[in-house]
Amino acid sequence: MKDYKVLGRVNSYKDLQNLSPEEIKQLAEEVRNYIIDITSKKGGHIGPSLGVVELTIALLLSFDPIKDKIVWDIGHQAYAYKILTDRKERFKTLRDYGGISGFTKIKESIYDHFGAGHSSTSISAALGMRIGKDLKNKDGYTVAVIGDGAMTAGQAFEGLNNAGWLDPSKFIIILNDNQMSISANVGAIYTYFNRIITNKVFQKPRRALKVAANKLFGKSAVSILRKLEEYAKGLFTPGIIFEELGFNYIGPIDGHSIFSLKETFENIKNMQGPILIHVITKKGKGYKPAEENPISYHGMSPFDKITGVPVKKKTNQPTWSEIFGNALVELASKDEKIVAITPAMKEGSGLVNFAKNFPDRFFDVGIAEQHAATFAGGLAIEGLKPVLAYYSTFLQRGYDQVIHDLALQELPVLLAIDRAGLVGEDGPTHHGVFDIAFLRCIPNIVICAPKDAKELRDLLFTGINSGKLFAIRYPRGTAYGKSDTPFEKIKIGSWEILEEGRDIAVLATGKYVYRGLKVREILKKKGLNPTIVNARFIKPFDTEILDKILKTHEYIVTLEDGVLSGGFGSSMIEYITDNNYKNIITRFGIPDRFIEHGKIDILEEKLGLTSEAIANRIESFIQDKSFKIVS
Ligand SMILES: Cc1ncc(C[n+]2csc(CCOP(=O)(O)OP(=O)(O)O)c2C)c(N)n1
Repeated sequence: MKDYKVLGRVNSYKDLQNLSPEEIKQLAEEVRNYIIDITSKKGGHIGPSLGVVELTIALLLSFDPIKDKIVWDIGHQAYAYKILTDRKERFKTLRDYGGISGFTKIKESIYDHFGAGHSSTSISAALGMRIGKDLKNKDGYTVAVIGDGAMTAGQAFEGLNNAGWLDPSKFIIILNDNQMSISANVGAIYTYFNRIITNKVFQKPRRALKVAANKLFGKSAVSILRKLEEYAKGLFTPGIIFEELGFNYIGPIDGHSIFSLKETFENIKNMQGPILIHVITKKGKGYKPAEENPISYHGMSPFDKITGVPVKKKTNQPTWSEIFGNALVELASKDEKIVAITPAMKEGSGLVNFAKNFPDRFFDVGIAEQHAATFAGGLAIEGLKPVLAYYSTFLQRGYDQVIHDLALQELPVLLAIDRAGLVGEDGPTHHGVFDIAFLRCIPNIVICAPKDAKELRDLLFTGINSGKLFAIRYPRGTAYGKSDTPFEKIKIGSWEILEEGRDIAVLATGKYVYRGLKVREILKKKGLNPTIVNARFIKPFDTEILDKILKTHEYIVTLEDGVLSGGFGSSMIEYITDNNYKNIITRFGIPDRFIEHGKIDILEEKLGLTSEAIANRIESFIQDKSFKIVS
């Protein structure tokens, strides 16, 4: 901390009160430099966090983060908050296994009042805290800090609706408006916020119009104009929507001016009823590469601090997302019915080229996973072929819509489920480990997982033209194999036997198919010869191959990058039991607990999911004939 003259002296948020205005400004610079320094080594949400440095300091100057409850939406922008509450030193371990989380987390600190990672929960959580305090006659403010992106989600509006009705005092929402979601923000709400911010632009022509009217038609024309203007005011008064919902709207105000923010916070403390303060910030503020490229710097891998260039060179092998996105462009160029939908994840889901090539057939619906599913259903009703790209973890938000709107009505929508399995440093809120288990129980759905690039292309081709609700899950990172292969249909429900052996059969899904092949190599050196099956369809599965395997192999091993409770392995146990087979089965996957953050390699090692660990367990299982689950 020796380079940090002011930050080095700040050991608690209480120390901020003793700093001079000059030192406060210096502190903001130093916190910013510290965030840049650590994220350049660890990666993380640098842009969002740099944007709220001043806001964080102003909040900590005006509120007591123990008595008053500050709730950060998503929590990805809370780095300055972490540094200035109790985690200055620990911040050096950001996103490391065992280190500081990239999001707010109750277990991490007494200052994190609500954990997050998924968006748009802050208003509901803070409102619950506010009402809870009231019921228990406890003092203190509750403050929800929510971005303009997060404000596009239904849950944010559910919270606003309820808050406007309950009408609590000492309940403050800070709308942190940087006009960006991960991509540029979208939607009518965004347009509305934009209109508030650019209201000055509206003022100019209005003034010019008055002068012109006076010159041309005299004073009476000006008075008519004024009446019209009063009528128009209803449309253009900043924040009228929030006012109508029962909030005191204050803003828009400069989110980088610590002292005007502080003044505003002090001024509103005695106001009655809920308050919404609209704060304008710049994503990536103070770090040129991040200001210039807010989309890439929303979340970065480690980078060179001086140039801003990522340290890790991009390999030639494309990611699963890129393979999906490129294949979709190829298919859509020959089929006008194909449309793509994303709930605010255009870049991450590999849809940038699709959006460029087919702007009329591309829909970024905002952070609206529920709406996205039902909207896709509507498109399917009209005969289109909707491809709905979700991250596995965010699909959780659209679960009822998948059941009620898509599966029940047998609507042909393709669910492209990216980031399935462990995702690494983003941790438990983002691991995509539940989808097999929660989709498998839904009737009328096909679920599959490709082993490599070609299979992803072929499954996409098969699924889009299947007339079914068809889910393809694939992981984060680069895919195996060639990605310029011609499209071929795959029989729905079919598996493939990749290696024929004896006694032991390894049934692997998705990314773990190649791991299964590695496991076989290791076991062969130990004198064992397992059969390896690519269980690419999780539902329906290949009963023909499965029956054959069960009749010819005593030991069955399942490999999946999803939860063991109710997952693919569970479906095999069900089949074995329901059909009176007597095989001995063991399952490899994610045990029944939330998996922490950290590099995927480390997590897999801890969970006994490396090829070596799997091979060793299979070997000892054969020796003592008892399968155990690592937890
Ligand atoms: C339910 C859900 N869907 C998608 C995401 C992915 N996501 C993380 S941050 C973000 C954009 C948030 O924008 P905003 O609230 O304006 O915050 P900013 O990053 O601009 O500060 C998105 C879409 C998420 N965290 N949660």
